[in-house]
Amino acid sequence: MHSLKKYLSVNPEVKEALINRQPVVALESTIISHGMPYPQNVETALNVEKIIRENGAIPATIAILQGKLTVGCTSAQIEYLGKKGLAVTKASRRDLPVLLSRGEDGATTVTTTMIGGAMAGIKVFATGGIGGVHRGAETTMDISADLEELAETPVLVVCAGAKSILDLGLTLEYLETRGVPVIGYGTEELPAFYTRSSGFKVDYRMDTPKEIADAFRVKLHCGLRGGMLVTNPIPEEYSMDPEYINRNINEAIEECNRLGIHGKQTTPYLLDKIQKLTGGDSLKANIQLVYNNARLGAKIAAEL
Ligand code: PSU
Ligand code: MN
Repeated sequence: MHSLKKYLSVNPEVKEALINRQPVVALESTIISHGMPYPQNVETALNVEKIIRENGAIPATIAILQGKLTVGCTSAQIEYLGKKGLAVTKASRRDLPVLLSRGEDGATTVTTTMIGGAMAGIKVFATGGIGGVHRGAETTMDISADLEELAETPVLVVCAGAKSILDLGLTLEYLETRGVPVIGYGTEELPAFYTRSSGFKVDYRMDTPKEIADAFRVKLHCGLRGGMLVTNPIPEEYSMDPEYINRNINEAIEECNRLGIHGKQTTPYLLDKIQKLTGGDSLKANIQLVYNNARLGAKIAAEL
């Protein structure tokens, strides 16, 4: 525990809230540095925090700053990460020892946000999209560490499903193998991020934040290890035309393969390319679905 203190820095407001058993929602920072362009990234991150407060919870944006796993970034720190963008290291589990020992900065992915959140005692985390099994993974073996983290670390993650830059079927198979429950909020179908449907089924449909909190509480109490994935469809009015978005996703993937982009660059490259191909339409949808997930995350945290 002594060593943990050295590398973990929880801001006083978040610490206080956790001690008083008030609801807290963790937020990631790779979505800020690598998921959206500046200045929309900073604006979105600050609005997400505001929405979480409006819904009765305390936001805790997580990042690695000067070698500390920082739980509850300030607005200035969010601005710093957003401006620095791709120049910040995208930090997954494997990057932690090096960044912490060197005293460097890193933007936390779903994986490292879960790790930081769990260390601080946060149970709920809201974001846009998670990583998964990439299309073509049968030859590239590109499977996001996010799936392994969901299997190991006890944090509930609210997302808008998985976008079809991933192989949705294989992503669900992987989650099943690793024992991660996939819940659909008000839906039986796995939402596909920009659109409300994917043709794939979730494991369970739940219609209230309380139902979701109850199931997760049981998972924690029984020591079943790992998290839970709550998929929340993008609100109808912001959802995109499936044919249009999928055409652009396919084009982005083709370009990505042509350029030989691989490893940790793949997801940020695809997100940026899709935003450019859609003339910013996908970014608008992305922002709205994150707000929607922040609202649900705050409500689930309140029930827990
Ligand atoms: N999907 C999005 N936006 C994002 C990400 C995924 O729609 O910003 C980020 C998250 O931080 C996620 C990471 O954890 O990408 C997954 O990266 P990879 O596929 O390299 O594991
Ligand atoms: Mn990968």
